[in-house]
Amino acid sequence: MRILAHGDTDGVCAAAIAKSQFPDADVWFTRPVRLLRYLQEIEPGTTVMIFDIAINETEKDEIFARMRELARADEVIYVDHHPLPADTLKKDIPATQLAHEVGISSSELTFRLLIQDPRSDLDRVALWGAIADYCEQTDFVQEKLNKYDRRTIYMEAGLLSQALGEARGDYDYKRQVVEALARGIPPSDIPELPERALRATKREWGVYEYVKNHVVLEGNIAVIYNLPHGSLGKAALYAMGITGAAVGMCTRQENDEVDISMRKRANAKVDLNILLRRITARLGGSGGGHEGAAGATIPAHMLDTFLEIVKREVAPISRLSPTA
Ligand SMILES: [Mn+2]
Repeated sequence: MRILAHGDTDGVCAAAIAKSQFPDADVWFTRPVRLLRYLQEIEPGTTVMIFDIAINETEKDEIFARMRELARADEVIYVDHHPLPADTLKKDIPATQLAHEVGISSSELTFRLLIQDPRSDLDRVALWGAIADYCEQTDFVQEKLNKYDRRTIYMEAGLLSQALGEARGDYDYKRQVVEALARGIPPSDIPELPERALRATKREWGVYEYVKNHVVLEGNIAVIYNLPHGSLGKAALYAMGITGAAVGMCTRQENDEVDISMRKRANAKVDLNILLRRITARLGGSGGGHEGAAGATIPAHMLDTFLEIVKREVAPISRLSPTA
């Protein structure tokens, strides 16, 4: 049995809920651009569970063909909440068990698909994943928050997402966290986790100060160029918050590629997932995510072109008054 999960908090929580039901499953962390390769490495006859990994538009046909092959020999479970590629319906996904809904965290979808016992305390893990992905506006989350003290749930969610943000490529540690959550251990009781969370949080306030001093307005877009360290997504969010711009964006160049993270205000009339999927289809690289939070990797020399396109696509809305 093989679990393939996204390495963010929602992916980790979904993997933990699955691991509680299938303790023998091994857990691998991956992302949309690598999904096909991971599926190709799995022997047919293995149960495969995929959590929180979007279907990459350019490889859709190959991914589905491979899923179909694996589903002929054994179960293929697919749970996700990223928008499907254009012209794709849920029924096109050749999984034997499927949960897909935009706006609901993968953790909540996984809990509802795999956990039969309505009294299971694994609903806490679903809550932590949902909070980490800002997917709290569901009936499930609102109801389950009342089963516990929501302040305690939020504290645990904060510890978990901050610590996992810091752990980034440390997949052994993430596997330990999956294991612990699956056994019902709360984040505050997982070895090293509170310390990692505090370290990440102190660093994050450093990023906030950096954003205040370095943010540049390009039309309606607040940009941080080449963030030296820390989370691009958080910096994009802070850039937007500090300036009042409609969209926040943060970049980091590594060799001849630029990683880009973007966030938008709820009322900004742009779908970042569609925008980044379309731009990267033209410029090369890969990109996508959610309507309000998305990322891309593009060739470094395309950054100016990228920004010009984004500026033009973000519908002009009036900027809120800056706070500084
Ligand atoms: Mn997610």
